[in-house]
Parts: sequence; C-alpha cells; structure tokens
Amino acid sequence: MSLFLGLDSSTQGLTAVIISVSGTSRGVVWQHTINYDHDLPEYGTLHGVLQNPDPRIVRSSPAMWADALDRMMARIAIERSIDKSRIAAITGAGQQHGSVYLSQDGLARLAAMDERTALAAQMDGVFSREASPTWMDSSTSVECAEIEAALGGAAATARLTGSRAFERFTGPQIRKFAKDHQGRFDVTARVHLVSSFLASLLAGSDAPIDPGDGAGMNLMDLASGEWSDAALGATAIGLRARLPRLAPASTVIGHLGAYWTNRYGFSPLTKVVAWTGDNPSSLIGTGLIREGRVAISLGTSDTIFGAMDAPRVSDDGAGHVFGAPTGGFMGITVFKNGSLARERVRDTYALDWDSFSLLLQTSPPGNQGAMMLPWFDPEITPVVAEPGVRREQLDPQDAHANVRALVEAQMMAMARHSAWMGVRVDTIHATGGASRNTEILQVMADVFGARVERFQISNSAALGAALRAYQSHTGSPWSEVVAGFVEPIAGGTVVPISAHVAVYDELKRRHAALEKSALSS
Ligand code: XUL
Repeated sequence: MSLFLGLDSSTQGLTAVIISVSGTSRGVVWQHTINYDHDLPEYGTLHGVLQNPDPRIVRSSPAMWADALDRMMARIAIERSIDKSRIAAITGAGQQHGSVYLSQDGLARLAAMDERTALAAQMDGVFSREASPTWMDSSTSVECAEIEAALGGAAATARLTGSRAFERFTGPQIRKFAKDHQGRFDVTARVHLVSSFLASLLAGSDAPIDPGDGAGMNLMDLASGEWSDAALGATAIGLRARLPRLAPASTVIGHLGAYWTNRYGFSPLTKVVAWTGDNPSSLIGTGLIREGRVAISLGTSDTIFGAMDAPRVSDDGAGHVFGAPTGGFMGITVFKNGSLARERVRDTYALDWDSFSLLLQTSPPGNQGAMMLPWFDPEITPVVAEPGVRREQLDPQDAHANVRALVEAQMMAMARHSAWMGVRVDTIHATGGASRNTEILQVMADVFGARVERFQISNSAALGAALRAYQSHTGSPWSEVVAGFVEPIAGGTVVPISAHVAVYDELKRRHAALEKSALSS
C-alpha cells in the first residue's frame, strides 16, 4: 500500500488530501485545511489577502504560504493514522498567477533550510518583494497594453501565449514591479509562481514551472511549451535569467529535502513531483482527462474549464488556454466575483447558507425579470476595472430577489462567456465549496440545460494533486489513475428542468444586453 499527498495552496488556505492505493483498493484516507485568516492571524490577512485601500491591488504574504506548508507537514508528521514512511510521492497546486520574488540569498537558502528552526523564522532576507501579487490583483492595465502592443496586439498575444494580456497574469505583474521598483527587481534572483516556490521548498532545490501554470504568465509559447523570447522581451529586461525552467507537470524534481526528513521524520525516498496551478490540478481532480465535458469550480474564483485536444484560443479574449497535466491543453474562463460575492450577499441580508438556499428555492427562476451584475470587486470576465454592483428591476432591500439575481447572474455569465471553448455541455462536474449547495446547482443545471454531477471530495485541486503524484510515481494511464476517485455521488446528480431552461434561454439574451450597456457606460 502506498500513500500519495496532494496539497492545494489556494487563496484562503492550504488543503492536504492523502490517498491510499493498494491494487484495486483505493480511497482518500485523510484531509485537512489550514485557513490563513483563522490559523495564521499574525500575517493579518482577510480572506487570505492583505488589505489595500486601492481595490485593484491585491497581495498576500509568501512567508505565510511557506509557514502554512510547514505547519501542514508538521500536522501530517504527528497524525497517528498516517504511516509517513509510505508516502511515495507528493505534489501540489497553487493559486495561479501569483508570484514570489527571491533574493540571491533566498534562492541559495532553498537548499539549506535549517531543520532546527521553523521555516517561518528563516524567511528574513529570502524575498526581494515581501508582498506577492495574487490572481485577484488588477492593477496592471498599463503594462498589459504595453505588452500587447509589443507583441502585435491582443489576438497575437493570445495566439502566442494562450491568453491576451490579463492584469493578474505574472508577466504584466513582473513588468510593473520592474518599472516601479527597478532596484528591487535588480536584486531579484528568481521569480517563482506560488506553485513552483512551494515545490522548491519541499524539494530543497529550485523547482520548475509546468505548462499549466506557465501558461498563466503571458510569457510561455503555448505551442512549444518554452519561454517565448518575444514575450520575455516585451515584459522586462533580464527576465529569462530570473525564471526557473519549464518542465512537464509529471516531472519528478527530486526527493523531499533534508529539512522535512530531519525535522519531521519523513522518508528521504518520498518523491517530489512538479506542482501546477489549481485549475489544471482540478481538471484531474474532477476526472476531465479527455475533451467533451466541463467542470465548474465554485471557489474564491468561479471557473469553468475543460480538457482540449488542440489549443483553440478565445477569439473574444474572454478565456485562456493552459497546459493540462495530461500533456494536452485546457480551456478556462475565470470570474473573480465568486464565493466572496456570495458571502457578501449572504451577509448583507444576515443569512446563513441554509437560509440563502431556502430563499433560492422559494424564488421563481427568471426572478420576475430582476437582474444583477455582481461586480462587488473588479471583474476578470468581462473586464471591469471599476467595481460596482448594477441592479435592474431589483430592489436592493429584497433579500429573496437579490440572492436569486446573484446566483443567476453568476451562472449566466459562466454559460455565455465560456461558449468560445466550443464544448457542447451536456454534463457538468461541479466542485468547490459551494458545489455542496443543491439549490445553486439547480440554477446551474437550468441555465446550462445540462446535468450537474458532484463528487465526494469538493477540493478537486488537492485531490487532483494527490492523483498526479500517483500517476507520476507509477506511470499508470490516466483513466486508471482517476478511476474510483472521481465517481459522481450516487443520487447526487441535479438535472435541468426544461421549463426553467426556456426561461434562461431568454434571460441570457437580456443579461448580455445589460452587461453590454453597463460596460459601455
Ligand atoms: C485562474 C485564476 C484563479 C486562481 C484561483 O486563472 O485566476 O482561478 O487560480 O486560485
């Protein structure tokens, strides 16, 4: 029997999932989440990020991400139910686009962390930038325009890198840092992603970036999976020397470093596999190893994604093409006003999740024409720089109508802005915290006119990581790897109701018109 550990360093916390595989008997044996706000309050985050008066600037603490990893490994080490000598391989997933800037000393110290002292106490001088930009940051519109101009426009940038330049993507973020803080950029020896930074800590060496997370940087040539000279040149002078290498997600980058084996007694034979982004990892964790279905992840970000055999980039600039851990590609469209918007509405009307669901259940599909554009924060899809909630025939005091307007708007935006992926959606795999909410999934099924299946493990990114560790260790075919782990919950399928589907077909047109008029004003 072998164990495989998957980690997910997401916006609000770090989750671990351990799976056990012994012949055909397999299952999840342990899972645990460390929440940044509650469990590491000393870093002062709210929803996992640092507060800034400018809503476009959203950063977090790379030292906190490292500290959480250390605490999670310490927790696993003392867990009686886990024989840590049997952990054959570990990998993980990180919130995408977020970047970690290491000083020369920091890069050297990755290999020399002192096992007598906790990681958190060894972070002084490691970073050339103390606060890391995250995927929620939208402060780089100028740099996006500059990069696209240098690369021949938005469409050319998308063809080259898989996406037009997006504010949260790492390239525009690096460019802004290099422009605004040239001195700090000059003393930066390495720019890692959240994923490759944490992989480096585990392996005690400088880890590569995989094509799944690499495609979220506007720096990688999507077709070749190599850094693009043109994109690097459009971003910052001297950038190539500051980036790690690119390598497939299945790459074994080494074994657990001495810090972990000496401090916590993990086995030096435990392999560390390259990390990827949370969405590519969720592709595996929702079992989407072939083109034809999509998954919707209802997390801090709401995302809709699916495997793609060939990289078809989005003509309207809405979505992205990333590398998939299977070696192919994935299409994805991302929305920033996901779970935090749902929480905002819940809290505005002093609801809990049960009463939120009840209001959804007892309000009519189509909401009698009342609609919302839930841009509580700057939005990614469509791009909305100035946040502000728009209401149409919707009384702000009416809790019932606002709850439904929010969920309908989120689902309609996902349906409309994912059409570019060209996948005929008949079945949706639902994941993420809010996928436990049947009423939300009913709206999803009705808006898409598709059946919605859900799974035992709602953290598909961490499960996907555990499965990737297993696949990399054994080289087994993907269909065999996911079997038994990503089966839909029996009786948990939500089917569309045809009368409601017809209502939403009409409402989607009105939603498109409302969105267009809001964007033009
Ligand atoms: C993907 C994206 C988000 C983050 C969330 O492009 O920005 O889904 O990965 O962690």
